[in-house]
Amino acid sequence: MNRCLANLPHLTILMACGLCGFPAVAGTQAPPAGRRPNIVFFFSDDHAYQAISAYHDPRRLIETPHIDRLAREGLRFDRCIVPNSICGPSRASVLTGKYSHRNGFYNNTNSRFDGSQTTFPKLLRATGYQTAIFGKWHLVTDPTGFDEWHILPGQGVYYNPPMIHNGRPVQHQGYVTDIITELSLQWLRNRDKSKPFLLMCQHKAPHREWLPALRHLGHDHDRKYPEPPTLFDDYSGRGRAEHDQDMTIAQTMNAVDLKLTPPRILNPEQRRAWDAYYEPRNAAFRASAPQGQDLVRWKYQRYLHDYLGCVKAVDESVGRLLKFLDDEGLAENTLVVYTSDQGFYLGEHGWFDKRWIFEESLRSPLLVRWPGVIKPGSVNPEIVSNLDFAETFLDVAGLPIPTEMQGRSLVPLLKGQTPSDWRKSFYYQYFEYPTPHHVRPHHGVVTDRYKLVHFDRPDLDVWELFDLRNDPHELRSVYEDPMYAPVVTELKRELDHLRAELKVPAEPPQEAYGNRPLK
Ligand code: SGN
Ligand code: CA
Repeated sequence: MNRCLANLPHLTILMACGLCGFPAVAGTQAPPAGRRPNIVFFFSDDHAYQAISAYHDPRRLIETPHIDRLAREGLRFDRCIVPNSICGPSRASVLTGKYSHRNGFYNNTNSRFDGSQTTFPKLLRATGYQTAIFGKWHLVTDPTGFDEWHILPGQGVYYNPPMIHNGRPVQHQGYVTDIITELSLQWLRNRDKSKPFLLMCQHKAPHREWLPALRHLGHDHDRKYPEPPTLFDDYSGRGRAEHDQDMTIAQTMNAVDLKLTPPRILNPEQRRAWDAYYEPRNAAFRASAPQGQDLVRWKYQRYLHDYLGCVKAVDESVGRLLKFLDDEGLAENTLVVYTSDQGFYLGEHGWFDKRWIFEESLRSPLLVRWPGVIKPGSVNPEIVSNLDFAETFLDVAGLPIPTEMQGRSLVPLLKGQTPSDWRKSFYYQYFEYPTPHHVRPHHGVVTDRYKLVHFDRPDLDVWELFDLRNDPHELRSVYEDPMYAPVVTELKRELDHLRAELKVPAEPPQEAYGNRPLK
Protein backbone atom coordinates (compact mmCIF):
# COMPACT_ATOMS: atom_id res chain seq x y z
CA MET A 1 0.00 0.00 0.00
CA ASN A 2 2.78 2.41 0.90
CA ARG A 3 4.58 1.50 -2.25
CA CYS A 4 2.11 3.36 -4.43
CA LEU A 5 3.25 6.64 -2.93
CA ALA A 6 6.81 5.91 -3.93
CA ASN A 7 6.23 4.54 -7.36
CA LEU A 8 3.58 6.68 -8.94
CA PRO A 9 4.40 9.94 -10.65
CA HIS A 10 3.73 13.12 -8.70
CA LEU A 11 0.38 14.04 -10.16
CA THR A 12 -1.25 10.71 -9.38
CA ILE A 13 0.05 10.48 -5.82
CA LEU A 14 -2.86 12.22 -4.17
CA MET A 15 -5.52 10.26 -5.92
CA ALA A 16 -3.84 6.86 -5.75
CA CYS A 17 -2.89 7.13 -2.13
CA GLY A 18 -6.17 8.71 -1.17
CA LEU A 19 -7.81 5.62 -2.59
CA CYS A 20 -5.70 3.20 -0.60
CA GLY A 21 -5.99 5.06 2.66
CA PHE A 22 -2.66 6.84 2.90
CA PRO A 23 -3.48 10.35 1.79
CA ALA A 24 -0.96 13.07 1.26
CA VAL A 25 -1.42 16.78 1.83
CA ALA A 26 0.06 19.66 -0.08
CA GLY A 27 3.24 21.10 1.42
CA THR A 28 3.64 24.79 2.15
CA GLN A 29 5.58 25.35 -1.07
CA ALA A 30 4.07 25.76 -4.49
CA PRO A 31 5.94 23.48 -6.90
CA PRO A 32 9.05 25.48 -7.84
CA ALA A 33 8.67 27.34 -11.12
CA GLY A 34 12.24 26.75 -12.33
CA ARG A 35 14.54 23.84 -11.63
CA ARG A 36 13.70 21.98 -8.47
CA PRO A 37 16.29 22.52 -5.74
CA ASN A 38 19.01 19.97 -5.15
CA ILE A 39 19.46 18.64 -1.64
CA VAL A 40 22.77 17.86 0.06
CA PHE A 41 22.27 16.20 3.41
CA PHE A 42 25.34 15.88 5.65
CA PHE A 43 24.65 13.41 8.41
CA SER A 44 27.44 12.72 10.87
CA ASP A 45 27.39 10.15 13.64
CA ASP A 46 27.37 11.34 17.26
CA HIS A 47 28.48 14.89 16.45
CA ALA A 48 27.67 16.99 19.52
CA TYR A 49 26.61 20.60 18.99
CA GLN A 50 29.19 21.44 21.66
CA ALA A 51 31.81 20.53 19.06
CA ILE A 52 30.66 23.02 16.40
CA SER A 53 31.95 26.56 16.76
CA ALA A 54 28.77 28.01 15.20
CA TYR A 55 27.00 26.95 18.41
CA HIS A 56 29.16 29.27 20.49
CA ASP A 57 29.94 26.58 22.97
CA PRO A 58 31.13 28.42 26.05
CA ARG A 59 33.93 25.87 26.33
CA ARG A 60 35.07 26.68 22.76
CA LEU A 61 36.35 23.24 22.04
CA ILE A 62 37.04 23.53 18.33
CA GLU A 63 36.82 25.74 15.27
CA THR A 64 34.68 24.26 12.47
CA PRO A 65 34.95 26.92 9.77
CA HIS A 66 33.25 24.99 6.98
CA ILE A 67 30.26 23.81 9.01
CA ASP A 68 30.03 27.33 10.43
CA ARG A 69 29.73 28.68 6.91
CA LEU A 70 26.28 27.06 6.73
CA ALA A 71 25.24 29.00 9.82
CA ARG A 72 26.71 32.23 8.49
CA GLU A 73 25.07 31.86 5.09
CA GLY A 74 21.96 30.12 6.39
CA LEU A 75 20.09 29.24 9.56
CA ARG A 76 21.14 27.72 12.86
CA PHE A 77 18.45 25.77 14.71
CA ASP A 78 19.11 25.85 18.44
CA ARG A 79 16.69 23.18 19.55
CA CYS A 80 16.60 20.33 17.08
CA ILE A 81 15.66 17.33 19.18
CA VAL A 82 15.43 13.67 18.31
CA PRO A 83 12.60 11.26 19.20
CA ASN A 84 14.92 8.39 20.29
CA SER A 85 18.55 9.32 20.85
CA ILE A 86 20.42 6.49 19.17
CA CYS A 87 21.75 5.80 15.71
CA GLY A 88 19.50 3.37 13.81
CA PRO A 89 16.21 4.71 15.21
CA SER A 90 17.25 8.25 14.40
CA ARG A 91 18.10 7.28 10.82
CA ALA A 92 14.78 5.48 10.44
CA SER A 93 12.98 8.62 11.65
CA VAL A 94 14.85 10.79 9.15
CA LEU A 95 13.85 8.56 6.24
CA THR A 96 10.22 8.01 7.24
CA GLY A 97 9.29 11.14 9.20
CA LYS A 98 7.96 8.78 11.89
CA TYR A 99 8.64 7.74 15.46
CA SER A 100 10.19 4.35 16.23
CA HIS A 101 6.81 2.91 17.21
CA ARG A 102 5.46 3.73 13.75
CA ASN A 103 8.44 2.82 11.55
CA GLY A 104 9.31 -0.29 13.56
CA PHE A 105 13.00 0.52 14.18
CA TYR A 106 13.45 0.83 17.97
CA ASN A 107 17.06 -0.07 18.75
CA ASN A 108 20.45 -1.07 17.34
CA THR A 109 20.26 -4.56 18.81
CA ASN A 110 17.56 -6.44 16.93
CA SER A 111 15.62 -3.93 14.80
CA ARG A 112 15.66 -4.27 11.01
CA PHE A 113 14.43 -1.48 8.78
CA ASP A 114 11.42 -2.39 6.67
CA GLY A 115 12.61 -0.99 3.34
CA SER A 116 9.16 -1.29 1.75
CA GLN A 117 8.01 1.73 3.80
CA THR A 118 7.43 5.12 2.29
CA THR A 119 10.58 7.23 2.61
CA PHE A 120 11.40 10.67 1.31
CA PRO A 121 14.22 9.47 -1.01
CA LYS A 122 11.74 7.13 -2.71
CA LEU A 123 9.24 9.93 -3.21
CA LEU A 124 11.89 12.27 -4.59
CA ARG A 125 13.23 9.57 -6.88
CA ALA A 126 9.76 8.73 -8.18
CA THR A 127 9.39 12.31 -9.34
CA GLY A 128 12.68 12.63 -11.16
CA TYR A 129 15.36 13.24 -8.52
CA GLN A 130 18.64 11.35 -8.70
CA THR A 131 19.27 9.91 -5.29
CA ALA A 132 22.43 8.59 -3.65
CA ILE A 133 23.71 7.71 -0.21
CA PHE A 134 27.33 7.30 0.85
CA GLY A 135 28.68 6.22 4.22
CA LYS A 136 26.96 5.04 7.35
CA TRP A 137 23.54 3.48 6.93
CA HIS A 138 23.18 1.19 9.98
CA LEU A 139 19.63 -0.01 9.29
CA VAL A 140 20.57 -3.67 8.66
CA THR A 141 18.50 -4.25 5.51
CA ASP A 142 19.73 -2.91 2.16
CA PRO A 143 18.89 0.70 1.29
CA THR A 144 15.87 1.27 -0.95
CA GLY A 145 15.00 4.41 -2.87
CA PHE A 146 18.52 5.22 -4.09
CA ASP A 147 19.98 5.13 -7.59
CA GLU A 148 23.32 4.56 -5.96
CA TRP A 149 24.25 3.41 -2.48
CA HIS A 150 27.72 2.81 -1.15
CA ILE A 151 27.56 2.10 2.54
CA LEU A 152 29.58 0.85 5.49
CA PRO A 153 28.43 -2.49 6.83
CA GLY A 154 27.04 -1.95 10.35
CA GLN A 155 29.06 0.66 12.24
CA GLY A 156 31.93 0.50 9.72
CA VAL A 157 35.58 1.07 10.57
CA TYR A 158 37.72 4.20 10.42
CA TYR A 159 40.66 2.94 8.39
CA ASN A 160 40.69 0.91 5.18
CA PRO A 161 36.96 0.24 5.43
CA PRO A 162 35.12 -2.53 3.63
CA MET A 163 31.97 -1.08 2.05
CA ILE A 164 29.00 -2.30 0.03
CA HIS A 165 28.33 -0.68 -3.33
CA ASN A 166 24.83 -1.35 -4.68
CA GLY A 167 24.97 -4.78 -3.04
CA ARG A 168 28.57 -5.67 -3.97
CA PRO A 169 31.40 -5.75 -1.40
CA VAL A 170 34.25 -3.30 -2.03
CA GLN A 171 37.49 -2.86 -0.07
CA HIS A 172 38.77 0.70 0.33
CA GLN A 173 42.12 2.00 1.50
CA GLY A 174 42.48 5.18 3.51
CA TYR A 175 40.49 7.15 6.06
CA VAL A 176 36.74 6.64 6.14
CA THR A 177 35.68 10.32 6.19
CA ASP A 178 37.86 11.08 3.18
CA ILE A 179 36.54 8.05 1.32
CA ILE A 180 32.90 9.02 1.90
CA THR A 181 33.70 12.57 0.73
CA GLU A 182 35.48 11.31 -2.37
CA LEU A 183 32.61 8.96 -3.28
CA SER A 184 30.14 11.83 -2.87
CA LEU A 185 32.20 14.12 -5.11
CA GLN A 186 32.65 11.44 -7.74
CA TRP A 187 28.91 10.84 -7.88
CA LEU A 188 28.23 14.56 -8.16
CA ARG A 189 30.71 14.87 -11.02
CA ASN A 190 29.16 11.98 -12.94
CA ARG A 191 25.51 12.70 -12.26
CA ASP A 192 22.91 13.33 -14.95
CA LYS A 193 22.99 17.12 -15.05
CA SER A 194 19.48 17.38 -16.45
CA LYS A 195 17.94 16.18 -13.18
CA PRO A 196 17.84 17.55 -9.63
CA PHE A 197 19.65 15.47 -7.01
CA LEU A 198 19.51 14.28 -3.44
CA LEU A 199 22.91 13.44 -1.97
CA MET A 200 23.08 11.92 1.51
CA CYS A 201 26.67 12.16 2.73
CA GLN A 202 26.61 10.18 5.96
CA HIS A 203 29.81 10.13 7.96
CA LYS A 204 30.85 7.50 10.42
CA ALA A 205 32.82 10.08 12.37
CA PRO A 206 32.99 11.12 15.15
CA HIS A 207 31.52 7.85 16.52
CA ARG A 208 33.27 5.81 19.18
CA GLU A 209 36.11 4.74 19.18
CA TRP A 210 37.08 8.15 17.80
CA LEU A 211 40.03 7.44 15.47
CA PRO A 212 41.19 10.67 13.81
CA ALA A 213 42.84 10.88 10.39
CA LEU A 214 46.61 10.57 10.67
CA ARG A 215 46.99 14.17 9.49
CA HIS A 216 44.91 15.30 12.45
CA LEU A 217 46.88 13.56 15.18
CA GLY A 218 48.22 16.43 17.23
CA HIS A 219 45.73 18.83 15.64
CA ASP A 220 45.34 20.60 18.96
CA HIS A 221 49.04 20.92 19.84
CA ASP A 222 48.42 19.29 23.22
CA ARG A 223 46.10 22.05 24.38
CA LYS A 224 44.18 21.53 27.61
CA TYR A 225 40.44 21.46 27.07
CA PRO A 226 38.21 23.18 29.60
CA GLU A 227 36.27 20.65 31.66
CA PRO A 228 32.49 20.74 31.82
CA PRO A 229 31.21 21.82 35.24
CA THR A 230 29.54 18.41 35.67
CA LEU A 231 32.54 16.20 34.86
CA PHE A 232 32.45 14.87 38.42
CA ASP A 233 28.68 14.64 38.74
CA ASP A 234 27.67 12.27 41.57
CA TYR A 235 24.05 12.00 40.30
CA SER A 236 22.59 13.12 43.60
CA GLY A 237 19.27 14.85 43.11
CA ARG A 238 18.24 12.21 40.58
CA GLY A 239 17.02 8.63 40.70
CA ARG A 240 18.40 5.18 40.18
CA ALA A 241 18.54 5.34 36.37
CA GLU A 242 21.19 8.06 36.39
CA HIS A 243 23.21 6.27 39.06
CA ASP A 244 23.55 2.85 37.54
CA GLN A 245 24.18 3.60 33.85
CA ASP A 246 27.36 2.31 32.22
CA MET A 247 28.68 5.22 30.20
CA THR A 248 31.17 7.13 32.31
CA ILE A 249 34.56 8.32 31.23
CA ALA A 250 35.77 7.08 34.62
CA GLN A 251 34.55 3.47 34.39
CA THR A 252 33.32 2.59 30.93
CA MET A 253 35.94 4.05 28.61
CA ASN A 254 38.41 1.32 27.72
CA ALA A 255 42.01 1.02 26.51
CA VAL A 256 40.99 1.00 22.85
CA ASP A 257 38.87 4.13 23.32
CA LEU A 258 41.81 5.78 25.05
CA LYS A 259 44.35 4.71 22.41
CA LEU A 260 46.40 2.86 25.03
CA THR A 261 45.95 -0.12 22.70
CA PRO A 262 46.47 0.69 19.01
CA PRO A 263 43.65 -0.13 16.57
CA ARG A 264 44.19 -3.38 14.67
CA ILE A 265 42.86 -2.06 11.38
CA LEU A 266 45.93 0.06 10.50
CA ASN A 267 48.39 -1.00 7.80
CA PRO A 268 52.10 -0.88 8.75
CA GLU A 269 52.63 2.62 7.36
CA GLN A 270 49.54 3.98 9.12
CA ARG A 271 50.64 2.23 12.30
CA ARG A 272 54.02 3.99 12.23
CA ALA A 273 52.38 7.42 12.04
CA TRP A 274 49.94 6.39 14.75
CA ASP A 275 52.64 5.22 17.11
CA ALA A 276 54.76 8.30 16.47
CA TYR A 277 51.96 10.40 17.94
CA TYR A 278 50.54 8.19 20.69
CA GLU A 279 53.53 6.24 21.97
CA PRO A 280 55.47 9.06 23.64
CA ARG A 281 52.27 10.43 25.14
CA ASN A 282 51.21 7.02 26.38
CA ALA A 283 54.65 6.49 27.88
CA ALA A 284 54.37 9.80 29.74
CA PHE A 285 50.92 8.78 30.96
CA ARG A 286 52.17 5.42 32.23
CA ALA A 287 55.12 7.05 33.94
CA SER A 288 52.98 9.56 35.79
CA ALA A 289 50.24 6.96 36.54
CA PRO A 290 47.53 9.43 37.55
CA GLN A 291 44.84 8.15 39.94
CA GLY A 292 41.30 9.10 40.96
CA GLN A 293 40.08 12.41 39.58
CA ASP A 294 43.43 13.05 37.91
CA LEU A 295 42.99 9.87 35.92
CA VAL A 296 39.49 10.95 34.82
CA ARG A 297 40.96 14.30 33.81
CA TRP A 298 43.62 12.59 31.71
CA LYS A 299 41.02 10.37 30.04
CA TYR A 300 38.82 13.38 29.33
CA GLN A 301 41.71 15.21 27.63
CA ARG A 302 42.59 12.18 25.50
CA TYR A 303 38.92 11.67 24.61
CA LEU A 304 38.54 15.27 23.48
CA HIS A 305 41.72 15.19 21.40
CA ASP A 306 40.51 12.11 19.53
CA TYR A 307 36.85 13.05 19.20
CA LEU A 308 37.64 16.57 17.97
CA GLY A 309 40.33 15.19 15.66
CA CYS A 310 37.54 13.19 13.97
CA VAL A 311 35.42 16.33 13.71
CA LYS A 312 38.26 18.10 11.84
CA ALA A 313 37.97 15.67 8.92
CA VAL A 314 34.16 15.97 8.88
CA ASP A 315 34.52 19.75 8.72
CA GLU A 316 36.96 19.41 5.83
CA SER A 317 34.47 17.16 4.07
CA VAL A 318 31.81 19.87 4.31
CA GLY A 319 34.36 22.38 2.98
CA ARG A 320 35.20 20.20 -0.04
CA LEU A 321 31.57 19.63 -1.00
CA LEU A 322 30.63 23.29 -0.54
CA LYS A 323 33.55 24.26 -2.77
CA PHE A 324 32.32 21.83 -5.41
CA LEU A 325 28.86 23.42 -5.30
CA ASP A 326 30.48 26.86 -5.66
CA ASP A 327 32.77 25.82 -8.50
CA GLU A 328 29.95 24.14 -10.42
CA GLY A 329 27.52 27.03 -9.95
CA LEU A 330 25.22 24.74 -7.95
CA ALA A 331 25.25 26.53 -4.61
CA GLU A 332 22.36 28.88 -5.46
CA ASN A 333 19.86 26.13 -6.18
CA THR A 334 20.94 23.65 -3.51
CA LEU A 335 19.57 23.20 -0.02
CA VAL A 336 22.44 22.10 2.24
CA VAL A 337 21.75 20.56 5.63
CA TYR A 338 24.28 19.64 8.30
CA THR A 339 23.11 17.54 11.20
CA SER A 340 23.93 14.47 13.27
CA ASP A 341 21.92 11.42 14.31
CA GLN A 342 21.74 12.68 17.90
CA GLY A 343 23.71 14.69 20.41
CA PHE A 344 26.57 13.33 22.50
CA TYR A 345 28.17 13.81 25.89
CA LEU A 346 31.61 15.37 25.90
CA GLY A 347 32.17 14.78 29.60
CA GLU A 348 28.95 16.42 30.85
CA HIS A 349 27.74 14.35 33.84
CA GLY A 350 31.01 12.43 33.52
CA TRP A 351 29.61 10.71 30.43
CA PHE A 352 30.25 9.87 26.82
CA ASP A 353 27.53 8.31 24.57
CA LYS A 354 23.89 9.51 24.31
CA ARG A 355 20.42 7.84 24.75
CA TRP A 356 19.00 10.11 27.47
CA ILE A 357 16.25 12.68 27.24
CA PHE A 358 18.77 15.09 28.77
CA GLU A 359 19.90 18.03 26.71
CA GLU A 360 23.31 16.99 25.35
CA SER A 361 21.99 13.71 23.92
CA LEU A 362 18.53 14.97 22.99
CA ARG A 363 19.71 17.89 20.85
CA SER A 364 21.33 17.56 17.44
CA PRO A 365 23.16 20.28 15.61
CA LEU A 366 21.10 21.53 12.66
CA LEU A 367 22.35 24.07 10.16
CA VAL A 368 20.58 24.77 6.88
CA ARG A 369 21.61 26.89 3.91
CA TRP A 370 19.20 27.72 1.09
CA PRO A 371 20.30 30.82 -0.81
CA GLY A 372 17.54 33.23 -1.71
CA VAL A 373 15.14 31.68 0.81
CA ILE A 374 16.92 31.73 4.17
CA LYS A 375 18.16 35.05 5.45
CA PRO A 376 21.90 34.57 6.09
CA GLY A 377 22.88 34.38 9.74
CA SER A 378 19.41 33.48 11.03
CA VAL A 379 18.89 31.63 14.30
CA ASN A 380 15.73 29.72 15.22
CA PRO A 381 14.96 28.70 18.83
CA GLU A 382 11.82 26.59 18.15
CA ILE A 383 11.52 22.89 18.92
CA VAL A 384 12.21 21.14 15.63
CA SER A 385 13.18 17.55 15.03
CA ASN A 386 14.71 15.13 12.58
CA LEU A 387 11.12 13.88 12.24
CA ASP A 388 10.58 17.07 10.23
CA PHE A 389 13.31 16.43 7.65
CA ALA A 390 11.39 14.11 5.29
CA GLU A 391 8.45 16.53 5.21
CA THR A 392 10.81 19.46 4.63
CA PHE A 393 12.61 17.84 1.70
CA LEU A 394 9.33 16.87 0.04
CA ASP A 395 8.04 20.41 0.55
CA VAL A 396 11.25 21.90 -0.87
CA ALA A 397 10.70 19.78 -3.99
CA GLY A 398 7.08 20.97 -4.21
CA LEU A 399 5.74 17.47 -3.41
CA PRO A 400 2.77 16.56 -1.21
CA ILE A 401 3.50 15.20 2.25
CA PRO A 402 1.99 11.84 3.25
CA THR A 403 -0.27 12.44 6.22
CA GLU A 404 1.11 9.35 7.96
CA MET A 405 4.37 11.26 8.51
CA GLN A 406 4.55 12.63 12.06
CA GLY A 407 6.71 15.72 11.66
CA ARG A 408 6.06 18.97 9.90
CA SER A 409 7.77 20.84 7.08
CA LEU A 410 10.40 23.34 8.24
CA VAL A 411 10.06 25.41 5.08
CA PRO A 412 8.07 28.25 6.76
CA LEU A 413 10.74 28.43 9.50
CA LEU A 414 13.45 28.55 6.83
CA LYS A 415 11.61 31.52 5.39
CA GLY A 416 11.59 33.19 8.80
CA GLN A 417 7.83 32.68 9.24
CA THR A 418 7.30 30.29 12.15
CA PRO A 419 3.58 29.31 12.10
CA SER A 420 1.69 30.46 15.21
CA ASP A 421 0.64 26.86 15.92
CA TRP A 422 4.20 25.48 15.81
CA ARG A 423 4.77 22.72 18.40
CA LYS A 424 5.40 23.78 22.00
CA SER A 425 6.04 20.29 23.32
CA PHE A 426 7.72 17.13 22.07
CA TYR A 427 7.37 13.43 22.88
CA TYR A 428 10.52 11.38 23.51
CA GLN A 429 10.96 7.63 23.99
CA TYR A 430 14.09 5.50 24.40
CA PHE A 431 14.05 1.69 24.48
CA GLU A 432 17.39 -0.18 24.14
CA TYR A 433 18.33 -1.96 27.37
CA PRO A 434 20.39 -3.29 29.07
CA THR A 435 23.30 -3.22 26.62
CA PRO A 436 25.19 -1.29 25.65
CA HIS A 437 25.47 1.32 28.40
CA HIS A 438 22.62 0.24 30.65
CA VAL A 439 20.45 3.30 30.15
CA ARG A 440 16.94 2.55 31.41
CA PRO A 441 14.07 2.78 28.96
CA HIS A 442 12.21 6.02 29.46
CA HIS A 443 9.73 8.33 27.87
CA GLY A 444 8.73 11.89 28.49
CA VAL A 445 7.66 15.28 27.31
CA VAL A 446 9.95 18.20 26.54
CA THR A 447 9.00 21.88 26.39
CA ASP A 448 11.13 25.01 26.14
CA ARG A 449 11.45 25.07 29.92
CA TYR A 450 10.62 21.62 31.36
CA LYS A 451 11.20 17.94 30.95
CA LEU A 452 8.95 15.37 32.55
CA VAL A 453 10.35 11.87 32.30
CA HIS A 454 9.18 8.43 33.37
CA PHE A 455 11.67 5.59 33.82
CA ASP A 456 9.37 2.62 33.67
CA ARG A 457 11.34 -0.58 33.08
CA PRO A 458 12.27 -3.22 33.93
CA ASP A 459 12.18 -2.64 37.67
CA LEU A 460 11.60 1.09 37.98
CA ASP A 461 8.62 3.35 38.26
CA VAL A 462 10.30 6.70 38.71
CA TRP A 463 9.14 10.11 37.57
CA GLU A 464 11.52 13.05 37.31
CA LEU A 465 10.93 16.68 36.44
CA PHE A 466 13.61 19.14 35.37
CA ASP A 467 13.27 22.90 35.20
CA LEU A 468 15.85 24.00 32.66
CA ARG A 469 15.47 27.66 33.50
CA ASN A 470 16.56 27.16 37.11
CA ASP A 471 18.67 24.08 36.54
CA PRO A 472 20.24 24.24 33.07
CA HIS A 473 22.55 21.28 33.73
CA GLU A 474 19.62 19.06 34.78
CA LEU A 475 21.07 18.12 38.15
CA ARG A 476 17.98 18.14 40.35
CA SER A 477 14.61 16.54 39.80
CA VAL A 478 11.87 18.75 41.25
CA TYR A 479 9.14 16.17 40.68
CA GLU A 480 8.48 15.84 44.44
CA ASP A 481 8.66 19.58 45.10
CA PRO A 482 5.08 20.74 45.92
CA MET A 483 5.76 24.04 44.19
CA TYR A 484 5.93 22.17 40.90
CA ALA A 485 2.75 20.12 41.41
CA PRO A 486 0.74 22.19 38.90
CA VAL A 487 3.53 21.81 36.33
CA VAL A 488 3.54 18.04 36.84
CA THR A 489 -0.23 17.87 36.38
CA GLU A 490 -0.07 19.96 33.24
CA LEU A 491 2.83 18.01 31.73
CA LYS A 492 1.22 14.65 32.48
CA ARG A 493 -1.85 15.86 30.62
CA GLU A 494 0.36 16.95 27.73
CA LEU A 495 2.17 13.61 27.74
CA ASP A 496 -1.13 11.73 27.47
CA HIS A 497 -2.25 14.05 24.73
CA LEU A 498 0.95 13.55 22.72
CA ARG A 499 0.88 9.78 23.17
CA ALA A 500 -2.67 9.65 21.86
CA GLU A 501 -1.97 11.98 18.96
CA LEU A 502 1.17 10.05 17.96
CA LYS A 503 -0.57 6.69 18.36
CA VAL A 504 1.92 5.40 20.93
CA PRO A 505 0.84 1.92 22.06
CA ALA A 506 0.31 1.48 25.81
CA GLU A 507 2.90 -1.33 25.79
CA PRO A 508 5.77 -1.43 23.30
CA PRO A 509 6.46 -4.85 21.79
CA GLN A 510 9.02 -6.81 23.84
CA GLU A 511 11.57 -6.73 21.03
CA ALA A 512 11.63 -2.92 21.20
CA TYR A 513 14.10 -3.16 24.09
CA GLY A 514 16.55 -5.54 22.43
CA ASN A 515 17.05 -9.24 22.79
CA ARG A 516 16.11 -9.72 26.41
CA PRO A 517 12.43 -9.59 27.23
CA LEU A 518 11.73 -6.97 29.89
CA LYS A 519 9.04 -7.28 32.47
C1 SGN B 1 28.66 0.69 19.82
C2 SGN B 1 29.48 1.49 20.81
C3 SGN B 1 28.56 2.11 21.85
C4 SGN B 1 27.48 2.91 21.16
C5 SGN B 1 26.75 2.02 20.19
C6 SGN B 1 25.64 2.70 19.44
N1 SGN B 1 30.45 0.65 21.47
O1 SGN B 1 28.07 -0.39 20.46
O2 SGN B 1 29.33 2.94 22.69
O3 SGN B 1 26.56 3.41 22.09
O4 SGN B 1 27.67 1.52 19.25
O5 SGN B 1 26.11 3.80 18.71
S1 SGN B 1 31.84 0.35 20.70
O6 SGN B 1 32.74 -0.19 21.71
O7 SGN B 1 31.56 -0.62 19.64
O8 SGN B 1 32.33 1.58 20.13
S2 SGN B 1 25.21 4.31 17.54
O9 SGN B 1 25.78 5.57 17.08
O10 SGN B 1 25.25 3.32 16.51
O11 SGN B 1 23.88 4.50 18.12
CA1 CA C 1 24.99 7.84 16.45
